[in-house]
Amino acid sequence: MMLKPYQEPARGPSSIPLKLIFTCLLFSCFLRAGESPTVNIKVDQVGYPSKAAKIVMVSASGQTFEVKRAGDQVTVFQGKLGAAATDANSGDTIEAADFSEFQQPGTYYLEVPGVGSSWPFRIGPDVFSRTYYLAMRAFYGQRCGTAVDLGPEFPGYKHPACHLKGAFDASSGKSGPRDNVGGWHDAGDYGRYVVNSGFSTGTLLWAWELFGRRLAPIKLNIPETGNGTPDILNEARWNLEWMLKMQDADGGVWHKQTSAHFPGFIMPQDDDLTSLVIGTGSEPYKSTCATADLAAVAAIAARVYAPFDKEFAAQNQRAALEAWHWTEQHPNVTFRNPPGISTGDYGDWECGDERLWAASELWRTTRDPAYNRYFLENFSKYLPNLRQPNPASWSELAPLGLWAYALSNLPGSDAQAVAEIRGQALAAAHEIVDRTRGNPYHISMEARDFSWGSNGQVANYGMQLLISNLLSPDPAFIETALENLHYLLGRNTFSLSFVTQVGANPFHHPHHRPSGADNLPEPWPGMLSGGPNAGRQDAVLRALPPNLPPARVYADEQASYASNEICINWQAAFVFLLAGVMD
Ligand code: 9MR
Ligand code: 9MR
Ligand code: ZN
Repeated sequence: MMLKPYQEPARGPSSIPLKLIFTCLLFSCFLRAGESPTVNIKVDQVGYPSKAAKIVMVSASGQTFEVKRAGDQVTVFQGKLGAAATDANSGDTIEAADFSEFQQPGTYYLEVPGVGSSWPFRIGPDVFSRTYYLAMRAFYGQRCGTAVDLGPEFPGYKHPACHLKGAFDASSGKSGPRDNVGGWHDAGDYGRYVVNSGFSTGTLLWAWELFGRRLAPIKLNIPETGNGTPDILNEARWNLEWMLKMQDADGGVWHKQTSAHFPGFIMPQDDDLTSLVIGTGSEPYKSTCATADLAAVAAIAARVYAPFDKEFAAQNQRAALEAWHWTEQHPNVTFRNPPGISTGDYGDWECGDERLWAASELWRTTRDPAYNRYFLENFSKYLPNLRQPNPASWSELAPLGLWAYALSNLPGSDAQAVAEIRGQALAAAHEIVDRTRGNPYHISMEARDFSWGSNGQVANYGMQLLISNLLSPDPAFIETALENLHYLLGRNTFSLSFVTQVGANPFHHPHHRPSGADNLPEPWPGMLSGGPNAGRQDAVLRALPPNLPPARVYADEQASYASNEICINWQAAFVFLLAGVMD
């Protein structure tokens, strides 16, 4: 991008806030001295694909708007704001500025007379490719047991190998030291949890299976780049290898590997608490949800890695079969933290949805009719989960199982079942489209969706719409997925990009230990915040005014783990959404 020389304002350069200079460097300084963008104009700070709908939300009353070119402030489009509508989730009264017909690539901002100017955004054919790159590379930044370095692009964002000390906790049924290299740090904490890894890794592998042609050439500049395997698969494999190590000889999978309690806000290499392989505390020690999640992910891996590494694919297939077999003997061993352990528990009371997903993926991979039979005997009670109550998540895997069955539609699959799943999936997608059209912010969220990880719900609605589009192509599904993405990238009540170092007004204080401990001014790049959470499970949120509408229960503060933590499951859904809307 061409940079326009910075015009020195009257008050002298020493008083210019650092952030403004930074913004100017990134986006060519389009503002007159003294004027700064207003939060009352909410744009996707990354941008809008040339041919897509382009809508900006204005939460102050105006009449008209102008789209201006950032470089020279020339007006390129003028229009009238739409009728005011009140958004119950945020309490905002919104007027929409629609300039969909304007398609000229470039960098622009919006000006609303009497209200102010917006942060800049791009229009172009490939606006999201950089965001995809950063979001995918954030997984590399989460790698455990190895040195990580985001330089030279992001100098200083690095750490030496971490968490090398591993052992079996007594709750695992074993004792002694344990090899501890691999996997991704789950979130702002340094734990590794198989259940959360299941949804996250599975989602990335699905992104590859469904949008691989687009993703294949994208280099992530990770240690494996250039090894002949596409980088999204290289990165997913890092976590998959660790998941495979969590499988015991009997096929069962231990639930998690974390220290006994959360460490302080220190760099990973300074955390010398032992990483414990943690089990249920009594026979059979492993948990069914974790085991079924591994079965599902390893079954996908057996397909996707086959063209690149036959041996690794075969190893995954064996692991998936053994894990499945274990779940047949132990259909619902749930997990709760054993005494003395206080890290996340990813407890889930019902592992039938995980098993449904595993059966579906195993049927796709092996074509063994036994998996088809299991699926057909069990799927119908999960059909309503495609519509109610929430989209897919770490604990809600039924949609993945159902979609996998309908998407693959193999010879031998049951035509009636496929038809029922498709029917229900498309009905759900149409409901979501209608609801989104009626939502003043054009997002698919209902009030109850503003819970822990709500930004993940936004991304997962996007994923649901993109998958529906593959089941039955409909431009409205893709448009609606894109509308949800715009919310995450700045078109929200705070006018905040919920992705670190992306957009001109991103959030700054994730609950993320390396970002908190590294003494660098900006957090690690490309990470999605958990987002507004009316559940208020931390002290920062509890201290906010009592009657806030749900979409406003958010604080850009490190201590707000219930609204501002980063996490691999919502990061994966975000990557899927980006992958699905990129050109
Ligand atoms: O850092 C922890 C985060 O990853 C979890 O999501 C969160 C909820 O389990 O807990 C965080 O750790 C906090 C702990 O629960 C209470 N003391 C403060 C910790 C954060 O510094
Ligand atoms: O995402 C999880 C959320 O659904 C739960 O309500 C919450 C409390 O149990 O835990 C969240 O997961 C956290 C995990 O326990 C520890 N690592 C960070 C995760 C994201 O905050
Ligand atoms: Zn680590």
